[in-house]
Amino acid sequence: MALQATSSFSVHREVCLKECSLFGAPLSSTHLKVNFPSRKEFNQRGALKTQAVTTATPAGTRASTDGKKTLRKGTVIITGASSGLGLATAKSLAESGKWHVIMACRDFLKAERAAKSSGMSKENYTVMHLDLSSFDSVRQFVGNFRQSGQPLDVLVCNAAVYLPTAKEPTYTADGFELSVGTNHLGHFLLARLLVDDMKKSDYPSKRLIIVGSITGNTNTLAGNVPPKANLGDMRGLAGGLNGLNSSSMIDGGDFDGAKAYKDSKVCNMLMMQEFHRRFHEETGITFASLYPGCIATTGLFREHIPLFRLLFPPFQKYITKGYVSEDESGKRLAQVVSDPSLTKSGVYWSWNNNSASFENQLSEEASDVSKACKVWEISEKLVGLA
Ligand code: LMG
Ligand code: NDP
Ligand code: PMR
Repeated sequence: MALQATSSFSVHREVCLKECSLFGAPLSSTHLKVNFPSRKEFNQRGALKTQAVTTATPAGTRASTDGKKTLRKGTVIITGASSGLGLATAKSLAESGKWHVIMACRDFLKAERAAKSSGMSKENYTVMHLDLSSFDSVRQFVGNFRQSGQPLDVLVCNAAVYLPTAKEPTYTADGFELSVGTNHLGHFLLARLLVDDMKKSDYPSKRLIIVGSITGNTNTLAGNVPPKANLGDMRGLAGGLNGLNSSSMIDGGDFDGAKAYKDSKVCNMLMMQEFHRRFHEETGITFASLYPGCIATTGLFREHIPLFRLLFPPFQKYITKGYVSEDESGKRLAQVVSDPSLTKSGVYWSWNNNSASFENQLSEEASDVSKACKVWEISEKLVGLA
């Protein structure tokens, strides 16, 4: 097992070294160490579950009273489950009876109310506090989750902010531009930490899902509406996105809230693929991203001008036909969490109008291996993991 992991690592390290050296970026080797649970973590959680071949019940299952083996209830963490896509997904999974949903939200009361009013029953969910715009909060969340003693089977990185009308950048608690800091860096730290917990789960289909978007993909019409996503040479990201001695934008340009959001979605999609390359073989975890459709009515557009919020839903419904309801989008994401046929790793899922899923093509930038590697390396430094 350990040998297998080491060899898959060294293969990826070679690829990454080659790719990253294209940028002349200094390659840190620390990621070679941190992917294994530390002794401290190991002791905190108790012994790792061993999956002996001789056990009567296969991993992740339990025998029911009639002797049939059923899958145990899975535990899924969904960030930003207090509204929109996250809430609809939480509801869909909770209603299936197969999942306990951890709603990881920055506004505890709002999340509790949302869960109640959408009819979720208490035994199917837990609200836990998580503010992705603070690394301290992310680390605290991970600590709290570990203390709860639950296994982690699926993580859904869903939360996001979109600030299309902001004239000036705003910042996270750690001083990074808010959209990329929350949507990408907060999730990057969360996922990097929790992947260790997922490794320990005995659930048969473990998944790490990161919500992407069509608007970050310039191989589509929607991705060509200005301002377009573009990470450039990432000088702003490397400089810390602080707006002081570096730009607040990844590419080093002037602040543009809509572009910052789209850039953050490119990072999300690159991160999913980089996770796949670094961890899939070793852990068996499925890494996936998706475009759930245009959910034109969610809180994502709360900062947009009222005229936009009025016209956007009918525009998407009747003109682009890209519109999807919150309910339907929740079912789509729930499928990526739980459907036995969607286990392929490294994939970006989309749906056609009949709600049939298909593996979609990412833009050139959003599938660029060297950019993915560089985003990973820089992000590790920014979140304090390297
Ligand atoms: C920017 O403006 C803002 O400046 C920025 O702050 C931020 O908000 C950003 O993306 C968010 O947008 C975008 C601006 C650019 O778009 C608009 O302002 C249009 C608003 C649209 C809102 C919907 C209302 C539409 C009304 C239509 C009628 C609706 C009727 C239904 C009922 C309501 C009645 C109105 O817009 C432009 O600059 C216009 C040009 C956009 C062209 C984009 C297409 C480019 C295509 C290029 C093709 C390239 C080929 C790609 C290959 C594809 C291969 C498949
Ligand atoms: P919503 O605004 O309804 O949901 C976003 C969620 O993220 C909210 O629960 C919000 O919490 C939470 N959130 C924001 N900031 C933080 C933070 N700092 N810490 C923790 N949680 C936070 O938007 P959507 O449901 O539309 O968006 C969900 C995902 O779907 C996003 O990743 C978005 O990029 C993606 N997406 C959306 C599309 C659409 O058309 N709507 C299309 C393609 C992708 P709170 O309730 O407290 O504000
Ligand atoms: Mg777009 C052709 C199809 C299409 C689709 C599927 C979307 C999705 N959009 C399309 C086309 C267009 N949009 C066209 C032709 C225009 C110019 C009129 C247009 C405009 C537009 C604006 C101003 N669209 C937008 C905005 C936003 O502010 C939204 C955005 O970029 O948020 C980042 C948006 C979106 N369009 C979409 C989707 C899914 C979004 C928002 C959600 C997201 O990416 O998360």
